[in-house]
Order: sequence, then C-alpha cells, then structure tokens
Amino acid sequence: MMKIKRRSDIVVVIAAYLWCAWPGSASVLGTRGGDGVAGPNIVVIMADDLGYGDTSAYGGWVETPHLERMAAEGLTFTDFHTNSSVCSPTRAGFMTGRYQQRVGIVDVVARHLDTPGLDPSETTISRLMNQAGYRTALFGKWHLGMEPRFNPVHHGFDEFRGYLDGYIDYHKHGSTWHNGLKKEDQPGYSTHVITNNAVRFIQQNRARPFFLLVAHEAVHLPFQTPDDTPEKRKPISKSELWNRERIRPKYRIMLEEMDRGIGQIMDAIQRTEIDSRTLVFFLSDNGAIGAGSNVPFRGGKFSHYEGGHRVPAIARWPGKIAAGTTSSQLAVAMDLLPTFAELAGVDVPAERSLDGVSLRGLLLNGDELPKRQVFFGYEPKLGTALRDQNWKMILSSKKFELYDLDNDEAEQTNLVEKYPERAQAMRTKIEHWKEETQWAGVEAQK
Ligand SMILES: [Ca+2]
Repeated sequence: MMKIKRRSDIVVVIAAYLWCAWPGSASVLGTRGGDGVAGPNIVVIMADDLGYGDTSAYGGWVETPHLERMAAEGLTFTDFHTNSSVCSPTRAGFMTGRYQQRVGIVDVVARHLDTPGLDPSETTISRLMNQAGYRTALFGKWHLGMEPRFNPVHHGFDEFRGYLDGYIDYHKHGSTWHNGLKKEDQPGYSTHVITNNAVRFIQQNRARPFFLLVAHEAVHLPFQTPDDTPEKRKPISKSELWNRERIRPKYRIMLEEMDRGIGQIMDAIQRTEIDSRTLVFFLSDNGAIGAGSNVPFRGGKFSHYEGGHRVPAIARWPGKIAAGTTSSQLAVAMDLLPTFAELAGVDVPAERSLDGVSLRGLLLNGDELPKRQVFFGYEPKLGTALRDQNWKMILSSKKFELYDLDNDEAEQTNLVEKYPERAQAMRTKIEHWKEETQWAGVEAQK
C-alpha cells in the first residue's frame, strides 16, 4: 500500500484562511457564539450498494473518470468501512457517529420489522451542522424511517427532496418522492434528479456554509438505466430478475450516470469558486450484490466478510488534502461526524459519547489514527465481527472464524485453531461489546 504524503499545513493558517475566504462571514454567519463559521462546506456523496471492485478509481470494471479525477485530486482510502453491510444501519452509524445498535437501528428499516426509524432526539451530523450555522440538505435516499416523525427535516435538514424507502423506481416515483414532509414529485431519472438538486443547492448557497448529503439510489436495484422508461420496458420473468448477463450492462450505465453526476457536482463547486473551502467525501453504504464486484474481497452486501462493508471512499479538498494520495489506515463511516464537527468547530453534546474518531489529522496531515477495535454487529442474522489491527473475527451461532487480513485479505484461512488464545480473547471482546451496546430504548441511550 502507498503511504500517505505528509503535509505541512498548519491548522491556524487554514482556519485563518477559511475565515478570510468567507464573503461577509462575520455579519452574515455569526451564528456560533458570535464568532461565525470557520469550517469548510461539506458535501457527502453516498452511493448505494456500490462494491469495492466496481469503479476504475479502484481498478474495477466500470470506467468512472470523475471518481478517478476526484482520487487524483484527493485522498483514496483502501481500508474504509461502513458500519454495516446493509443500508439503514450504515446510515444510522454515519448520521450519529455511534454504533447503530445504540440508536436502535440494528436492521434495515422496513414496515415488517421492529426498527421503525431514527428518533429525532438523537444527535445527528445534520443537526450539529445546522445549529452551527450551516445550510443543510439531503437529496435522495433516507431509509431511516418512513413515518413523518422520522423525516429528515426533523433531523436538522433544512431541505429534503427524495425518498424514505430503501429504493424506488428510477423513473416512476410520483407516489414516493418527497419535498420535506409532503409528497411532491420531481420527474426524471432519479440519479439525474438527485444530481440536479445538488448542483442547484451549491449554486444557491455558494456564499454561505453548507452541509450537503447526496444520497444516490445508484447502483441499488431495480436495475434501470435512463432508457428504461416505463414505456420502453419489457416484462421480466422472475428467473431473469437476477440474471447477471442481463443486469451487468445496465449496472455499468447506472454507475456511469452517477459518476457523471459526481463530475457535475465537482464542476459546480469549481464554477462557484468555493473549491478551496469545500470538502467532498465520496463513499458507498455497503458492498455490492449480484452484478457488482467486491474484488479482491470475499462476500458482499449482507455479509460480515470484507466485501460486505469495506467500501470505496475518497476525500477531496483542494489545497488542504494532499492530491493523489492513498491511506491504508482503518477508518469507518461513523468517524465522519466527529471529523466534520471538528473541521467546523462544532462541539458535540457531552451527553452523547461517540464511537467514531475524528479523521481530521489524517485528512489534512496524514496523521496516524489511534489503534482501536471496530465492531460490525448484525444480530442475530449475521452475528458480530471484530476488527483489531490486522485481525478479523466473525462470530455468530454458525461461525467462529479468525483471519489475518495482512496475509489473507480474501478471508480464506480460518486461524481459530492455530491461535486459540487470540480467538478466545476476541470472542470475549465481542460478547462484552454486545452487552454494552444493547438497545434499551431512546431514553436509556447515553
Ligand atoms: Ca445499500
């Protein structure tokens, strides 16, 4: 793995520069204790079900020139993980900076499960940024509660245009597309609609700090391209639904469309001359399924193997994050809340202990992160996995597996019998963690 280049930026200089860079900052933005907003704009672009081995930015099979450009201008992570291998728990971890078990989102939010949504009393990144004076918006997928009480506008988003479910028809979404709390369609191919909203929002808010979450539908099923309009579609038999040969060409186009949109977002940031004060962070929410690729890892969506939760992740902030660099440090999506909060100078309320750690020093200076253990829980369906440096354990009612990722990134050789003491120690840590993070209701969470 390439080592990240070190930079000599001095934080004070950056802060001073940013302060000066905001047009009329003190008078317009003096919302945080009277001293204004000194942090950068934050744009998070989250793909849905995109695998580690899908994009050309990661050596994958689909040409993604705009993600490649982003990587060339920023930092590419090779050991970045989402909190889960499925949508809702990952998003709960990202939004709160905590293990999703602590906020009751242990499974996919669905009408038939008892995980109704993310309670508005939780501290979310959108609320923190909003309270700090940032204009906030979510375009695209929410999937943290379908009832009105869980709507993104109750989580500190000034603007929400998108859908509450796990997925929608890419073309025909009139019955599900929201503008805040009310249903209001924006006709078009969902990937294009989401991108257009993001570009418009950036243009409108160029003179004030903003936090923008671009939560793409791509490349989640249903596998529909811009040409697959309801009028042009042919009926698909059940046996054809997951046919790899049928899906692959569509998947490629869907990813290319999202990549083009990412290019448009970066262009909008450059055109409005806010490049030097805008951090863009791209990631997927979990590994690929079906036609996608998680190469070189084992497993995919809904799996505790690396292919389930090790995802592509790229950070770009011209002049602040060294261009064309790579980091092999272990980082997790729940680290983004503390990272953005620190960059924005926002204090996280003390009553919420975070599980994520700030990546600010890593992003700006290539600093080493503290050594830590990271847990991936999905009880009871998949059990719980534990990552401790190069060691990885998967523990469930059916699995007791230990892997050395430094020498076996594809998790082929179970080392439990070779290292019984290490295996037992990690098992004990998982059991303790499960007890510690057990969901006990909204009121009990500290
Ligand atoms: Ca997903």
